[in-house]
Amino acid sequence: MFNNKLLVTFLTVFSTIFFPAEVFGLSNSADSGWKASPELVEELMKQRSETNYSEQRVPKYTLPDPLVLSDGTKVTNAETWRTKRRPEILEIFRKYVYGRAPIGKPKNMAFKVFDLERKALAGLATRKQVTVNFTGKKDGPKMDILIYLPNAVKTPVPIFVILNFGGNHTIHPDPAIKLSESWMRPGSKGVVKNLANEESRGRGRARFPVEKILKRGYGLATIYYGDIDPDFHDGFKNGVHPVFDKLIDGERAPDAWGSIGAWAWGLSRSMDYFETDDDIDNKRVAVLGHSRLGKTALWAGAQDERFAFVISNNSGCGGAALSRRRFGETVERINKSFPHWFCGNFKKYNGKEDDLPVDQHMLIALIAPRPVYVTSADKDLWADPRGEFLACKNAAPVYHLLGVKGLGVKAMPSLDQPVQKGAIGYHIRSGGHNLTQYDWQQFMDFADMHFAAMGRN
Ligand code: GTR
Repeated sequence: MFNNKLLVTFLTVFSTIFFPAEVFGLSNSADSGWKASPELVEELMKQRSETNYSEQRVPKYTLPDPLVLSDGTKVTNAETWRTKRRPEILEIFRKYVYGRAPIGKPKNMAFKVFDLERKALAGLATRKQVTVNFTGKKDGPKMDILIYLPNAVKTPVPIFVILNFGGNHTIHPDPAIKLSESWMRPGSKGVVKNLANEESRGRGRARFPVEKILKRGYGLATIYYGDIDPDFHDGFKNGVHPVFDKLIDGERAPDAWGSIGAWAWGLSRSMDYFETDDDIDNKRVAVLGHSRLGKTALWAGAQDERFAFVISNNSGCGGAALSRRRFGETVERINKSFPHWFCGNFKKYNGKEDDLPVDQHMLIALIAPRPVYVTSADKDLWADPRGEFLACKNAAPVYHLLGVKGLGVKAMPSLDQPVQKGAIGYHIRSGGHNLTQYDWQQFMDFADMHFAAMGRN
């Protein structure tokens, strides 16, 4: 009798060795991967009739080719990518999407370590709190970085840096974390008259598994995004904008940086600090963000190549999702709801996504060949999970040109089946718009893989 099981095992092993699924496109036939629940689609379409949540109604579109220069020349080698196409794409994102931030480190920027505790969290961590004063002036804009480093690691530590929504003191109940004095959005526990009080301490801890991160040998650095620029539209009068803006006849330029540009710039300033801190392995810094801060992490990592690994969690429109699909949140919708996030020029593309000289796969391509990880969530159709996956897939040719394996699959994976085959990682998780322990787990697994290969210096 023929042993069927044996035959199947043999054929599977044989075919994976000789016919890699990636090459033949068999790994995920279009039908095997994730699909939005039809009930959810129906329900959402009822709630927001102006928004498209149906795959059938995605218009036909052609993506700009990241490997063709704007004069039509094909990019066929790493050198042309580096010296011509990459700068060209960066410039387009600056001019038409996020706006132009000041270049480099501000001249008189000053760092002050105002807290250093080597026995924090019952001895598990070293805690540091650092004020970054962007102008060096007493009353100038500043941000506080909260850092936890694992004491078990005796060499400089790789870290994750993440902007937070509620203030550094909300990420952990540790009573020594400075209570933020910055402007806070109303409506959350422990916020009165736009100021945080003790009741908000540790409020956001579910999104920050600090102890788990430390036990896996990573450090965590976090900054309240409102320190850099409060997240409301005030005509760019607060935060870092008025200090660094160069007005033309009293007006901001159409390509002046918006809030995402400012938050990303703040992340680069935290990197300036990490470079001065011997306890941190500044060659292995991962920048991470959720939602609007996921858009920010991508833009920060795209511009600043000191970030070794970039993670976008549920970033959606203006982040990892392709704008041309017009699925869930659109360019017009985001510009209307959040006029301060992008630059003035971006508004020209309201309803005209096909005219954009870039799409978001090119933002991911700017990160190449560094590792990047993009996540979606099953119920987060507003962020267009398929559009996020397709952006990863369409960024992959740039990774390949640079000699690095990109995504490693052709079609969307199934729910909770992370793709971690190349330098582009991706998963779609069960559940809604959130940053969960599951997500962190994947980021750390991916970091283990890529950071180990990187070594130091
Ligand atoms: C939503 C916005 C999204 C996303 C999200 C968030 O209201 O439409 O683009 O960024 O906010 O940041 O939580």
